[in-house]
Amino acid sequence: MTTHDEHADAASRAAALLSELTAGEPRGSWSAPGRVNLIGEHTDYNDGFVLPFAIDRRTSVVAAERSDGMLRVASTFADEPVEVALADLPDLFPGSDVPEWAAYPIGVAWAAVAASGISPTRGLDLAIASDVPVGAGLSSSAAIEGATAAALNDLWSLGFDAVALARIGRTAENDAVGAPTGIMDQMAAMLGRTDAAIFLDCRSLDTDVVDLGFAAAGLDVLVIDTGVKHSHATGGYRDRRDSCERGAHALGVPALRDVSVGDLARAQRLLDDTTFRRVRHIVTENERVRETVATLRAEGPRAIGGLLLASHASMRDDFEISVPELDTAVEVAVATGAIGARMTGGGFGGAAIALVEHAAVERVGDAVRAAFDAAGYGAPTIFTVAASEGARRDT
Ligand code: GAF
Repeated sequence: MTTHDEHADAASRAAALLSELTAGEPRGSWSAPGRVNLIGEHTDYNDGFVLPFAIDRRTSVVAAERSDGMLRVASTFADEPVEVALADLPDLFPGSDVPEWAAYPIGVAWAAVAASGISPTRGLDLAIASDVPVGAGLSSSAAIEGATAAALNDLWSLGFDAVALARIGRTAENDAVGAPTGIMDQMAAMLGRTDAAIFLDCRSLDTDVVDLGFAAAGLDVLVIDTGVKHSHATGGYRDRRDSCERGAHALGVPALRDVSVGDLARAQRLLDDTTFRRVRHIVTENERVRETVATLRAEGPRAIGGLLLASHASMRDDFEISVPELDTAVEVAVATGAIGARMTGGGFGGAAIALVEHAAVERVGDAVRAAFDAAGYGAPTIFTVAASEGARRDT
């Protein structure tokens, strides 16, 4: 749309955008964070375990009411607002031709209407701005979904709890956007806690808050965004999900959550090599998540480096979702002193995380930048993140 102060936070930019859109009085401002997954990758849609934390980069939604029954969404990352009639919402997805970015917030409205059975009539303007980098594997999508879901929950008096709102976000992602993801990102965006990760059982959706203690231990989490863009609506992500479903079917279990490390020898006899390695990643990754939780609680964050590295190796070699830029980021970070490192998120691009001594942050970042330059890769974007609060109403 028009120019915005790029240095203002997401809430101010969303408020500025809303005032360009309408003279209507803002009814409030809501926000939700992106996430880093500390460990547990591709385990969510296998009914398994994950350990994400919400980060201190957020997406904000500022809303004003309209009287004409239209839902209009505008965003600082799109040229034009997108408008749909609320009366048309129930039949809008799947198969809508709204632009992909708008399918996130409008998809949340669609899923919220379906889940609640209400028929809102007044209309809304929603202005969206974000500090979560897009395509970096930090779930900018769940941040939009979480902020929109929190806003609609209040504006339409839906009375949903955080887990119900996470489910609405996932429905939007799966059925409106068309990305066959699990529920990890939406749960992290809704339930995140300062200085803590969320240990989530993706079958029961039971959660446990796990203190991270990074700052107290003098550690920072470095995000190394490779700049290699990925999309979960296409290609590799869907293919991995299909492999997991095939593996579970061949092994006669409802989901790979039901396969233990002790079952792997039998799995190797029954499955082709590729499917076996996909299964082995999921089975061992579930173990690593549980071990990471136990290790954090018993010994603290300095003891989890080996688990992070083993997770990365499993994604690189068995699940085959890493890319050379992510491998370089991990290898160089560890070679220059990181306690542990791994790619985070769905893979095929995006970001790696490194757990680094506060005093070594510059050194590790410089070494990764130099290695990318030497390899002829595009320059990475490197920044630290802190574990933060989930979705909330800000004003
Ligand atoms: C993406 C998906 F959205 C999540 O559901 C999860 O599967 C993740 O990739 C991989 O762990 O972020």
